[in-house]
This record gives sequence, structure tokens and C-alpha cells, in this order.
Amino acid sequence: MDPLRQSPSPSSSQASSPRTLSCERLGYVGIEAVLDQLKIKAMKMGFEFNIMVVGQSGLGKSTMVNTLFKSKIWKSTMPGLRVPTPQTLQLYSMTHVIEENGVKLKLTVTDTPGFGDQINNDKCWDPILGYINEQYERYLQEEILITRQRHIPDTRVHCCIYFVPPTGHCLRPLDLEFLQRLCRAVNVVPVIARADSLTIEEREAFRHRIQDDLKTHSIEVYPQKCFDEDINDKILNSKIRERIPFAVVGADREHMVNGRCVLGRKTKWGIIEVENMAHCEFPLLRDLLIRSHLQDLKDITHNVHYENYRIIRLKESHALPRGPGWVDLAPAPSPAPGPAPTGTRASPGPAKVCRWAEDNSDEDF
Ligand SMILES: Nc1nc2c(ncn2[C@@H]2O[C@H](COP(=O)(O)OP(=O)(O)OP(=O)(O)O)[C@@H](O)[C@H]2O)c(=O)[nH]1
Ligand SMILES: [Mg+2]
Repeated sequence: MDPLRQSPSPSSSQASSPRTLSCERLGYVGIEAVLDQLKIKAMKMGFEFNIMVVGQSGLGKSTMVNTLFKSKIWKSTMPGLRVPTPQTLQLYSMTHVIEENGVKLKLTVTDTPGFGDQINNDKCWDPILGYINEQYERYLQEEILITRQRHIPDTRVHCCIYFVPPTGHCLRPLDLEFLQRLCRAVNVVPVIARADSLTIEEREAFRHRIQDDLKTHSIEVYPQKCFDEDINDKILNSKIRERIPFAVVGADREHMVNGRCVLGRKTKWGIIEVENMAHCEFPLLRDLLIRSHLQDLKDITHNVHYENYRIIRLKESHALPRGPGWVDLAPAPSPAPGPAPTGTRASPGPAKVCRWAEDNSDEDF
């Protein structure tokens, strides 16, 4: 008798696990059409993507938000954007729906107030980590409902851009502490801010020093080595890891250069074009975020960072026994004093959030 067709013995207490059999194909089945189905569904649903900018005051975070919205990918959809960049005093999110060739992207960028200009910068990460955890909590509360929405709105931060001041030396203790906490909660892409204040050689040397600092302090920024899934990921991500932190320049003004309208900063020496790789690495940042790693950033957020949060919250809740399968989520605790222990979420706390959307599409999102 064919061993594969043997039925399990009735006395066996173990449930038989399904077996995967390779069968001879009798003809074209059409399995590949599933790719078209996935594409059509994804186009209908659109993509949500949430970025956050974090760093010391005055490093160009708000300007970078405008640069992101005005750069090539978004320019056509926001032609008249002229937002002045006053000092950011509270955390706020700006949402815009971008449509290109039928693909819709709902991009939300969260701007945060700068830190580091206080005499005591203790816990300056609390409002940022509080906001990140608040979004995980929102998602979790929706997810555990018995009658839940078919599509849970995703406000979780998929990528946090961390602005390093262009000192040219090394990472400051404050940056190290902040990054250590942030990397446990979210995907972090560090950038060298205001890179126009450094020469190309200085940028290179500074980049290597930052990479050494990150390694010495076991800070795993995105793309994390441990999540490379195959050799192709490894090759692509190794190249990116060599270039991180990207040396970026932000600008929200357009200038005429050789008859072309470019986004850039006017200096005594000429125009620094933000989209020109000979001038800065903003295009690498944008391409990483949108063109090459958007889905991966979302996957790691969901499968790793949110999962860590979820496990801890559910474990906390099961400290309250209510019978089998009962999930009763206690409210998230308020910010705890002191640093979060390794591998746990940082202290969640209420963050002052102002959310305004500039959606020009109504359905699906
Ligand atoms: N040289 C140079 N200046 C920049 C750059 N990006 C922004 N700036 C300028 O730096 C100043 C501060 O920029 P913001 O974008 O407001 O800085 P921020 O990090 O949002 O500051 P806070 O809101 O206080 O945290 C503005 O005058 C910007 O024009 C850059 O890449 N290079
Ligand atoms: Mg600002």
C-alpha cells in the first residue's frame, strides 16, 4: 500500500498533520493569475505608510517633511505647497493621498518638536515613544474587538527618520540613548542633517564614525541584518547599510538652474539641489522609503515591533484571569519612570497629537 495513502491508526491520539504532495500537472492550472488578483486587490485597497521625523531642534525636520512632499514623487499632487517652517511646538501629522498610475498611497508624516535644547534632557524621548506606543495600542484595541473592522486603520509609525546633528565628530550620548530606546520600538533610519555644512570627505568620515558608534552600542537601525530573508536581501541591504546614515539636505523652495526648476537651497556658492546625488543623498532616502523598502518597513513594523508590543500587552492582561480565551486589556500604563528594559516596549504615555489630513480621495482608506 502506498504509505502516503495510509490512514492514521484509530488508536493514534495525535492529529495527523496535512502532508504536502507534489503532484503531476495535467495541464495549465493558472496559478500565476493569483499575482494579478493580488495586484488588483492591492490597487483597490491602496497603501498606508507612516513616517515620523525625530531629532534635536533646528536640524531641519519640518523642512524635510516639506521636502518629502514636494520632491518628484509628490510634486505633481501638491503644486502650490508653501508652508513656512516655524519651530515645531507639538507633535502633528500631515496626511496626503498620492495617486500614481492607479496606485494610491496614503502617506502620513508626523513632525515632532525638537529636543535637546533643555538643560535637563532627561526623558526627552518620552513623548515620541509615547506616540509610537499609542498607535500600537490603538491598533491592538481594534484588533481584539469581537466585531472588528475589515480594514483596521493603520496609524502605526512604519519608519522613524532620526536626524543626527552635523558635528563631524561622533554620536552624542543623548543621540545614543535616544536611538537605543527608539530602535526597540520602531524602524529607525538615521540621517546626517544639514549635510551641506560638511564637505563630501567630512560626510564620509562622519558616516563611518556613526556606523562604528552604532555597532559599539549594539544599536540596530533599519534595515536590520537579522531580518534579511535571503541572499538577495542581504546583497541589497548590505549596500544600504554601507550608506546609512544618508547625508541629506532639506529645502522647500524651488529655483531655476539651467532652465530647470529644482528643489534646493540657495547659498553663496550656488544652489544645492536636494534631488541631485552629486549634492546630497536625499534621493537615497526617498527611494528607500518609497521605491524599494516601503512594504518591508510595514512588514517589520507589524511582525516585529507591533508583535513585541502585543505580546507584552496581552501577557499583562492575562494577569487578570477571566476564563478560557478571555482577553481583557487593561488600559496602557502611564509613562513609567526610568528607561525601558531591553526587549520591552518603552513606557507608553499620552502624546499631544494634532492630526490633520489633506485627503483628496474618499474611498478605501
Ligand atoms: N543649511 C541648511 N539649513 C537647513 C536645512 N534644512 C533646514 N534648514 C534650515 O534650518 C532652520 C530650521 O529648520 P526646521 O525645519 O524648522 O528645523 P526643525 O528641526 O523642524 O526645528 P524644530 O521645529 O525646532 O525642532 C530653517 O531656517 C531651515 O531653512 C539644510 O539641510 N541645510
Ligand atoms: Mg520643526
